[in-house]
Amino acid sequence: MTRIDIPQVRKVVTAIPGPRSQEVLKRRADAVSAGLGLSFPIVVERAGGGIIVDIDGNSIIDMGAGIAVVNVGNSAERVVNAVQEQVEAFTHTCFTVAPYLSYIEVCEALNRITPGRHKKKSMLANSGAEALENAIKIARHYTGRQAVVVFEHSFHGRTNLTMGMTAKNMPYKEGFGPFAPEIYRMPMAYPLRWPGGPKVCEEEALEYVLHKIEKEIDLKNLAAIVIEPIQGEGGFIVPPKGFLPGLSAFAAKHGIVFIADEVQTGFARTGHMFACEEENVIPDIITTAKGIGGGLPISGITGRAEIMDSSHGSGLGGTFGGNPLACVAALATIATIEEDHLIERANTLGKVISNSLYAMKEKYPIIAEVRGRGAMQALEFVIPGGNEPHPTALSTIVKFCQDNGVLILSAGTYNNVIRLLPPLVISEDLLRDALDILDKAIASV
Ligand code: PLZ
Repeated sequence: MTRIDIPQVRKVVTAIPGPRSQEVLKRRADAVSAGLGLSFPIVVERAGGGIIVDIDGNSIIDMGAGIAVVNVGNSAERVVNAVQEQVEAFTHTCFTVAPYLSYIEVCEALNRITPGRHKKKSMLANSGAEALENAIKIARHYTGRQAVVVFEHSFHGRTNLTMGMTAKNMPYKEGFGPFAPEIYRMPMAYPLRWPGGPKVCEEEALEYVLHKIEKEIDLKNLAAIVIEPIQGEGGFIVPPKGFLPGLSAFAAKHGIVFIADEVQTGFARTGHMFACEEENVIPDIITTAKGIGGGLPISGITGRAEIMDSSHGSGLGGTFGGNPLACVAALATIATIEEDHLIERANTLGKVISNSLYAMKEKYPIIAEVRGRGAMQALEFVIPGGNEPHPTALSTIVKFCQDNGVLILSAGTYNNVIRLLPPLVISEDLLRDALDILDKAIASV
């Protein structure tokens, strides 16, 4: 919990945005690049637990956690204490200039908590995209190969390389090219939308993808296969059982580095510390960000020691990577997850969420599928009677939730997915209240 007391109840006292937020949002429009999106039009004053309080005095239920970042809640007590202590000691020396203990401890923690008991090493960076950039650098250096396999519906970031790795053109790529070469996109095992449906997907997808990789790239050219174990921005797409283990075994057999992008799925979100654990997949490299820092910007690249050690000294780095404030926040976050049993908590919340979402699916034919795991679940909306995406339903639902003080995020290649990513410290009452509003929102369509 936060040190300041924020009542854990939804309270809407103005239209959203309220008058004070509207004033500040005018300044935002005047001062801030129009290229930046705006999902929920309020101006935040403070936040903690499952509540965001805006400057108009509205208490909003947070079903997004800053896009799966504040899994331990906003301004979580251990995080605040650690950062306050650190900020007074020193703020920055650059780890590759003059090192400090907390960076090393974060690497030790990552090596310990990521899947697999083999010898691992880590490095730290600032964002998810930067973690992916470094993972690809390392995999290419280690293998001496260039090609990288990514998947349909993937999201890996907004830098040049990671834009190229990301699937969706609008809004992420349109007009921002040219993109880096040697990125090969494979079909995603997306059960709902696989030709022939989920059963065919389970039977065919892996073999189909492996065949395409062999024929279109050739194994001797392939450095890495990169996949989100549950795709985040793509709409919480969960591949069928066997797909991830199959890819990982194929990679191991052919000296390809298997990279799990756990930027969105990591840190207790899915009811495991990492989503790969569901099928006992052990990635060669795992990229982490978002949930690791309790809200401070930090990311990690963790992998087999021989891979992580393969590049020459000073080949990897960056001014801010593993900043001391972010490192102590990460240590406090990991301690909070472990000591407060947030993995079990994600499963408990997950049951509340799936009970409620499956009940909605019974009632509303626009819901094609409930999917995800733990505190990472989604609804995909279609025009009833078929599989045609229903994006207008989504905008109506998001607006209804907004008007009623519930922050809910959308996702999906077809803009037709609602995704739930509450902080893992949200109370069950608050969660049920948000799900109740979501139910009413869908009924309103
Ligand atoms: N990999 C799996 O989900 C970030 C993007 C928000 P950064 N997803 C949220 C937006 O609109 O840009 C993400 C992800 C996965 C990588 C990233 C990139 O992480 O920290 O945003 O760079």
